[in-house]
Amino acid sequence: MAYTPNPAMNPIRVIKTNEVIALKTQVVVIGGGPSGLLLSQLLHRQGIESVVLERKTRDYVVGRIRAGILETGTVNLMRQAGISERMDRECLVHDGIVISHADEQFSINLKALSGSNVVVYGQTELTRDLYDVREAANGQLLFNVENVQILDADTDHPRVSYEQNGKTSHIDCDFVAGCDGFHGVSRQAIPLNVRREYEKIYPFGWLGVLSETPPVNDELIYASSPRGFALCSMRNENLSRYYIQCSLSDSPGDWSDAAFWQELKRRIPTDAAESLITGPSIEKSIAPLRSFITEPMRWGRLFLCGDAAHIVPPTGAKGLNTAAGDIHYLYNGLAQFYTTGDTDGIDHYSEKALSRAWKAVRFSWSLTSLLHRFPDQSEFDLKMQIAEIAFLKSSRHAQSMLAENYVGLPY
Ligand code: RFL
Ligand code: PHB
Repeated sequence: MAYTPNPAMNPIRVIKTNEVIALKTQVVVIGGGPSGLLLSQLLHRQGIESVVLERKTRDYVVGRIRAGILETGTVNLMRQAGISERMDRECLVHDGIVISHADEQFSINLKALSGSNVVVYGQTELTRDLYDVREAANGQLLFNVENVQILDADTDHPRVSYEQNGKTSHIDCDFVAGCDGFHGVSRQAIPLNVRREYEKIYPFGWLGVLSETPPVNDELIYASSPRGFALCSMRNENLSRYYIQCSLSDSPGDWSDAAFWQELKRRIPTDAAESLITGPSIEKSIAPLRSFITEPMRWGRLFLCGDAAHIVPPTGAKGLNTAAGDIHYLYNGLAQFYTTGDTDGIDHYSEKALSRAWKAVRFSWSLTSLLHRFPDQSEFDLKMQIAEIAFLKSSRHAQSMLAENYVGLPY
């Protein structure tokens, strides 16, 4: 495919009428979540201009409590983007995780088994760092935009229209990056006869609580119990994040703090339950669990990234990390194109991103299947889970496989 680079280095504002404004940039990024911001910052460092369109406010995006675990590849990408100073100072390095079943527990030494580790650094902090650096560089970030539409993505002259404060604007660009999450518009812009979607909905959710209490354990505890799954995680030495598997019909208001702590204690090993320090929740929310992936991740000059293209259940801590993998491939493809005119990187974007994303989907599905109770689970299914956990406990090979996936597959 032949491309003509757009020479515009800064968005040019042209007032066409009283109502319609036309702008020009190189890459329009739809969605100001971690995927969109990271891409925009990496492009900026290469001298490639972008405009980020975000439906919500900055405070809303930063306030969402989501990911906690970052792979080394994600951390390195943040370093490459020049925004790792606070993360390097404040993150907690984790060399292992604990798996428990009923009252038995064992550790998986990620570092010894894979040579790598993960870090705890909340998505809230990472997103705040990204906004700070984009704003310091006078990045074009537009909030509260509505009715975003991608036009002519299958031509050499894509455009994006949107409304803000009652005014309709168009941006002419070279490329569109659809970083607008699962409920965004970008994926829908790919015609149905081109798009193929794969989905699995799990029959449960995760009820999450954030509390200003010290974490119950140095390492994360992934607990399988007869009452369902539980996870003990953290953000820092005085901020803990806990989850319990819950029914899809539950709402956060159904769970008092006392009921949550009581249920958590019943699902984690006794020594952890006895040492757990509880306190008032400062956030409580329920996330349904789903695996989803759409193919292809590129249509003409539109590229899907992150949750816009794939969703994984949080059990493997892979959502944001897989999004970061997409951004790595797309950023390198665009940088190659703008510096040399070579389209190889962008032409292979979908193939490379999908190959890595499918492996994250597989890993998250397998860990979810291993550790949760399913409503229709037979006695046989239960025995299979127990045998698989016992095998994981006793087999270094099985632990290596888990560790290799958990710390993140190479790009
Ligand atoms: P996001 O974060 O959903 O951001 C998309 C942005 O696009 C905006 N938007 C639009 N803007 C303009 N026009 C439109 N029409 C728009 N539609 C939407 C939205 O307002 C939003 O700001 O997607 P992104 O950037 O791809 O980032 C993905 C991550 O947020 C997600 O994968 C992770 O949070 C998943 N996740 C985890 N990932 C990890 O790698 N490690 C973890 O430990 C981890 N833990 C988790 C998680 C997700 C969880 N939940 C709540 C599902 C734990 C939980 C509980
Ligand atoms: C979190 O801390 O929010 C977290 C950690 C590990 C996971 C999922 C979520 O697998």
